[in-house]
Amino acid sequence: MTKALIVIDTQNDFCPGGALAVAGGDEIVAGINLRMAEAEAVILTQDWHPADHTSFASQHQGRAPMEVIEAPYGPQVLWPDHCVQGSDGAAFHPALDTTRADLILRKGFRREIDSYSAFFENDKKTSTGLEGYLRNRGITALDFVGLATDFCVAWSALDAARLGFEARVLTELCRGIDLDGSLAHALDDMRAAGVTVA
Ligand code: VGL
Ligand code: ZN
Repeated sequence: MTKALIVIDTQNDFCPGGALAVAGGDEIVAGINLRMAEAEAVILTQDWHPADHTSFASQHQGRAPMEVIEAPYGPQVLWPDHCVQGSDGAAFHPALDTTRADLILRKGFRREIDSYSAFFENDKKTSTGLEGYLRNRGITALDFVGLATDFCVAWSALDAARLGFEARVLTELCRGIDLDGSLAHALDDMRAAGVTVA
């Protein structure tokens, strides 16, 4: 059994001072570096949006960040502009040791659809290609760390479990946004889906 460490969206915009800062987002970086050093396989994901991405409140007249709209693929939280392709905010946290990464997977690059999960865009159908990559490498077990617990980490872990991977979330190396109880909700959903919440 080969196991991979999947480091979700540990980028400047999700850390204090960033456009969509997650409280304590920077506190997990040193611990993630230690984990990466020991891991059999390491995959980093990077939220990577065009400047006019549909998930940005700025693209919707009269809407404010954190409001929810109905998108063609389901409810969509409107976010502040974040992780714009090539920007400083989209870069990995400067202390994250990216040298250990076997693969850097970018997601959310299509203007018209958001992509929280590392496996599927938010329509839950359009593949990012990660499943095929993992299967071709014989990777069957996944440990998730990174940002944010209740969005990209949870959606990735839920998809992993649904696809039949052994999925575990290391919560000490994650931090959450917690929008209207979304953190507790995500932890419940993950446990119910058979994800190990450690
Ligand atoms: C994320 C909101 C918007 C995340 C990404 O990485 O959890 N959250 N884009
Ligand atoms: Zn995003």
